[in-house]
Amino acid sequence: MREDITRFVDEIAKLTEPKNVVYITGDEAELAAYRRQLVEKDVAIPLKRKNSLLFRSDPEDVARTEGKTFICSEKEIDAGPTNNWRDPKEMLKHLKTLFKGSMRGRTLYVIPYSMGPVGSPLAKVGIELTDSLYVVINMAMMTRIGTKVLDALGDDSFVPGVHSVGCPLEEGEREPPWPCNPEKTCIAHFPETRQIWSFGSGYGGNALLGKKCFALRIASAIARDEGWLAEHMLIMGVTNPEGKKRYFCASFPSACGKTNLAMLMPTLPGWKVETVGDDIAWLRWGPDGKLYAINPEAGIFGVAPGTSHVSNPQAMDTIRHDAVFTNVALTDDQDVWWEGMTKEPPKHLIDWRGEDWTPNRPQKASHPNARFTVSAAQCPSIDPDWESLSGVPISAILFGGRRSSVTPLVYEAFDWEHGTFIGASVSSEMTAAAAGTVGKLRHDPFAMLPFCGYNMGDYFGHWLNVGKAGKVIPKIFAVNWFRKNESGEFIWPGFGENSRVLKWIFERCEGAVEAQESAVGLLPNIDDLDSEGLDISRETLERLLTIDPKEWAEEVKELRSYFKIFGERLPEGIKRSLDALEDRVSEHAAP
Ligand code: GTP
Ligand code: SPV
Ligand code: MN
Repeated sequence: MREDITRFVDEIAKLTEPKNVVYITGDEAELAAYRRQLVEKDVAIPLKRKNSLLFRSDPEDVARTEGKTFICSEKEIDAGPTNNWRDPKEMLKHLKTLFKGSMRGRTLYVIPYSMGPVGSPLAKVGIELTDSLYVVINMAMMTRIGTKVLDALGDDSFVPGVHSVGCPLEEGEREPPWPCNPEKTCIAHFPETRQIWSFGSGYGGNALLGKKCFALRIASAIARDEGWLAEHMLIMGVTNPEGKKRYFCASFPSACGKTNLAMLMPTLPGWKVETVGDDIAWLRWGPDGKLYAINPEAGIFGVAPGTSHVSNPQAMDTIRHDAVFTNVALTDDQDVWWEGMTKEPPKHLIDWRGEDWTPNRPQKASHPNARFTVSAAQCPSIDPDWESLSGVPISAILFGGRRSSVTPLVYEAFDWEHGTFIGASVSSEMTAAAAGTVGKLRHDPFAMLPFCGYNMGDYFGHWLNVGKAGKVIPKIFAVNWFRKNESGEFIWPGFGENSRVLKWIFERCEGAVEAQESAVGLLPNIDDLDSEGLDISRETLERLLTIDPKEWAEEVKELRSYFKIFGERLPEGIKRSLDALEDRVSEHAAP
């Protein structure tokens, strides 16, 4: 074992005082023993699905807590106006008090993990120290873990991460079903020294440190320094009926459709979608001047509610076995259920809080941010090149959000600079993926609002710069599956029908179809959006594909006021695009 690793482990063990320290090897027998242990301790409920477990979290620990997530750069301005900043020295002092003795009575697990295929030149290694077995078994699916990672590390650096649920156990005290410490939750990132400390929460991105903490917040800072991009994006392969394949990335905020799009079953005959990643992409220019993407993750931590054999059959097939479920409902025959899985709910369930549930109950049976964890390799639509060491070449990048109005179904950016502006301009109605007010519209640039490890203004600038370095520049598109009518119903069917939009994007990449210039970008001609076999009126299609200059004049005003928060860090390219948009919108609005 490398001396700096044992020193790190010893130092944290001295601080947190666990009863023992265990190095995770990643061996399947070892992980199976942990799963058994979790069941024996009544922490997990075994399911009738093979090797699958159900966990119920504490009701105070159900989603990422953005208000308790901090970026601790030396200077406040380097965290920027969209992050919670803390002075690194003060934060470290605070963390030392929080973690003092926090693992008493527990085991400290050492998880070496690789973000990206082991041995890929694009992969990076982290070491998470945690006192949560739930984290161990989830990290084993979400990342590549264990001895093989240490073997491949060589002399390279690693990102240290320390995680504690903040619930020391006294002698003879029984393990609570979901240990956590919500009052003291604190998720701290040190982008300059590349460290992560997470205290008090056992849930998702708060605790599985490879995901948002490393692969986005720390990696975005590394990527800025090294000239690449760490993004909240799915990666998908799209093959047309002639057999030509292109790869797309798509950036949507949390719970806005990445997993669903990445696993989409096209309704259009002859089209095929394959999955490379469903949440995070690391992108950089290849030697041939094309943009290449790898999925740094190895698993899927997917939103359960709304997932069904109709909406996402590939996900349903992926989770048939060897899956972990958190905060879903339990059926009388030891299986899982959630809202939207079937039209009719079962007659009786145990809900996510562990209480009896019948359909007349007003409460939801599963939590809106209930999740499944599963190895991506189990996904039937997994792309043959999903673990390619050099990544897959990207033809198009899609930006989207949940907008019940204003934003059309799809449009194309004029160029990279305009595309960067589109990414920076994303707003989206909030979801249950993070603590906050569901449905409230907020700016979420590049779907990175909670995940950018440095000043978001500098991040816009980095995007503009990256675009100058490539030879084959991907096209950039905006999409919105979430337009609603006056009665609050979605007017676009979404899910598999989104293949119609993918087809138009594909054809634009091929240069096979024209687009019409509008104030906001290049829109499809209505007849070019394949609506064959779709039960949708011409009027609705027009509504989905036209721009209302009055709404957009408001949008521009709102954006101008929003971008002010970046002050001097707002790059010229964004200002230029905003001015140009304003001019075009007022021209179109003129009588
Ligand atoms: P994170 O894992 O939080 O990053 O979420 P995600 O972006 O992967 O979102 P996901 O695909 O899990 O979808 C979230 C919710 O949006 C689910 O309840 C889906 O059923 C719903 N959803 C996904 N795609 C569509 C769509 O095309 N139309 C509509 N109406 N809903 C969708
Ligand atoms: C998200 O919120 O964007 C997720 C879930 O993908 S979590 O891992 O909790 O961040
Ligand atoms: Mn996500």
